[in-house]
Parts: sequence; C-alpha cells; structure tokens
Amino acid sequence: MNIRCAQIRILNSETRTKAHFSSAPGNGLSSFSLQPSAFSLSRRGFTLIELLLVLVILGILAAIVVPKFSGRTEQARQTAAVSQIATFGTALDAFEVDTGHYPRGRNGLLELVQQPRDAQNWKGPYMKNEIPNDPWGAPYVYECPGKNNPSSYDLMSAGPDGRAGTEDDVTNWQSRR
Ligand SMILES: [Ca+2]
Repeated sequence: MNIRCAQIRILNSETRTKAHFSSAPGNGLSSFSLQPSAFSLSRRGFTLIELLLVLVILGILAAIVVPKFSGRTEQARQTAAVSQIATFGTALDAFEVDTGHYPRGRNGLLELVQQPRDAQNWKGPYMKNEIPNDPWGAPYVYECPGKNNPSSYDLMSAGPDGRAGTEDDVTNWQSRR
C-alpha cells in the first residue's frame, strides 16, 4: 500500500503527454514513464489520413484543371500567332510604302530590322524588337511573292505540330480546306 501515483499532464501546442510517476516507500522512485496519451495517438493518425486525403484531392484537381489550363494555353498561343502575323503585316505594309515593294525572298522578315543594301528610302527598323519566333519556338515562314498571295507575300506559322501544310497552321491567307 501507500503506493503513490501522480499523474502530470503536460499540455503543449502539438501533443498531450501523460507522465506517470510511481513510487513505493523505501524504494524511492521505481518507475517513470513518459508516453503519449491515446488522444495524442489518434490525433496523429487522423492527421496522416487528412494529409493523404488532401493529396488525393489535389491529384483529382490537377487531373481536372491541368488539361483545361493547357487547352487554354494552346488557344492563347494560337491567338498570339494570329496577332503576331497581323503585327508583321503592319510592318511589312510600312516597308512597302517606303520602298515600293515587300521584302523579297524567304529571309525577307529580317529586312524589317536590317536595312537591305539595295533598298531605297528604307526608314526602318519597322519592328520594335528582333524578329520573334512563333509561340511554339519555330521561325515564321515568309515568302515573297507568295504562292497564296501572288501580289504580296505569304506569312505563316507551322502551328503546334511544327509542320507546314497541316490543319493547325496559322497563315495570312484563308485556308482552302
Ligand atoms: Ca502545322
């Protein structure tokens, strides 16, 4: 008898811990244990389940949102290509007004920013920056005189697939397909 048992609850922000002191007279302190309470254990398990649930939910959201987002990104690239071709058109028209003709050949776009030797009245550069690639990283394809626009020029981006002559091309002429 006279075994004294003291329970001290130590509460902190993360866990609840019970410290058990057991002692018998004459024997001094015979045992001491520090163990997480049942509440603490169940709380940790629940936290792990919560974490897994959050990961699962994030995975589901990613599966739903990412394809939509990438679809919009592709649409934004198409729009950017159309806009860029229109910007080239304005610059090429200004070039034509000044020099009397559109830049010739396949590298004609360069003449918008670098004065060609034979150009009279070239008042460029007609583009603010260097000649950009299309939104998919490929050079725009320029040809003058154009096969589709014989009186001016053909200008196109090969589109997402990078191949000219396919349905996803972005061109300055109406597709006949
Ligand atoms: Ca293409």
